[in-house]
Amino acid sequence: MTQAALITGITGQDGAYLAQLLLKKGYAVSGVFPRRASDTLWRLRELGIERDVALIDGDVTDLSSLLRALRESKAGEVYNLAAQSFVGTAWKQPLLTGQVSGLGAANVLEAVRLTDPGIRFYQASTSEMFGLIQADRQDEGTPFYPRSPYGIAKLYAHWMTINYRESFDLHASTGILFNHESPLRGIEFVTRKVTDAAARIAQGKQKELRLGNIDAKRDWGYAGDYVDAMWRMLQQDKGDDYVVATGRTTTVREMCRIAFAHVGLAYEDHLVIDPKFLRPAEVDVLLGNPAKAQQKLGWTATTSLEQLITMMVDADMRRVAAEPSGTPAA
Ligand code: NAP
Ligand code: F7E
Repeated sequence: MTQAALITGITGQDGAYLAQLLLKKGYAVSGVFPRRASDTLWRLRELGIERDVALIDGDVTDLSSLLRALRESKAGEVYNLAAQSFVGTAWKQPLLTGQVSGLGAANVLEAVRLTDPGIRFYQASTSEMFGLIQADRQDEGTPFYPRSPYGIAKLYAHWMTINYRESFDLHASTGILFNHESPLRGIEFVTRKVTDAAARIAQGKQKELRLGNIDAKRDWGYAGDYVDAMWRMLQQDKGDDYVVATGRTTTVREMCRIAFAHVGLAYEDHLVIDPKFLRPAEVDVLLGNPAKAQQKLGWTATTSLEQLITMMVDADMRRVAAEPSGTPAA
């Protein structure tokens, strides 16, 4: 029998790659599709899978729509990827961030419990929960210290998932994923902002790149690798919690150097530090220890930061070259 999966956040970076992976494995893939006035299907279109997934009107803040989506999709696996996921916005819309990224997960868990407690559940937890780090390398046992309304909302969702596993014996897993990027990354996140700027500057369509804290360090991996870890978690006998990371950390500054060097430019010639992009509280450094995911899931990151950033710059070079002349910078 065909396996069926339901993805919340299917139009996001991870949702699109996960849908592609599940389709390749033969799943019937449905997605909870929130109403938006403008087009949000560009990622599914870029992957050529827009017509292969079933989009079901719904929103993670609306429990009744989730119950309907579960009924219509007949999903045996649910991946909760929906979130207000941009940390910079979390201080400007803290309550919405809590409702979507925190309570949204509780709604999905309730929908699963009420529909069929046998449904397997994945929660998109995050390294942002470590925030002000309490250990040099963060693993599943490292205490949390979130530094943004986003991290706090995600921590609520994380503990709700564990609580539902312990209370109702749900097959519920959390993936504590460190930053992962791709050509499908939203333009507001720093890697894509940099690769897009490198492409525009190389093609004479932009002059400078304005950034905030370039000394911040992140453990960056490739989203295409990370969605595979999500799927592996739901194939285990029991639900559990896993750190998914590369085990290498790099400054925003060095990431800029890699991106600009790929198109023959020096980032220093174009970079302007703009306090507008500093955050009220910063996460200075993140570095994950993915040993458990390696041992238990047989998962390992296969893409280096250099490969990832050059892949992103190449994609942005193609996109910028294909734009009609006169298109303004993002
Ligand atoms: P993303 O590109 O921002 O995608 C978020 C998705 O959530 C979009 O499809 C968005 O739809 C949807 N969404 C927002 N509000 C919703 C609502 N009220 N109801 C239903 N859907 C809603 O994020 P991502 O990078 O793919 O990340 C996927 C998940 O992993 C997120 O939960 C994120 O917080 C988490 N995570 C990401 C990373 C990372 O580095 N990428 C690391 C750790 C954890 P619209 O576009 O229509 O708003
Ligand atoms: O920032 C610094 C910024 O916005 C990375 C989300 O997917 O990963 C992501 O959150 C670093 C920060 O990602 C700019 O201050 C400097 O230190 O790309 P980002 P993030 O905040 O780490 C986690 C794991 C998630 O779960 C989130 O959903 O870069 N930085 N200058 C800047 N960042 C941005 N965006 N823009 C700048 O101009």
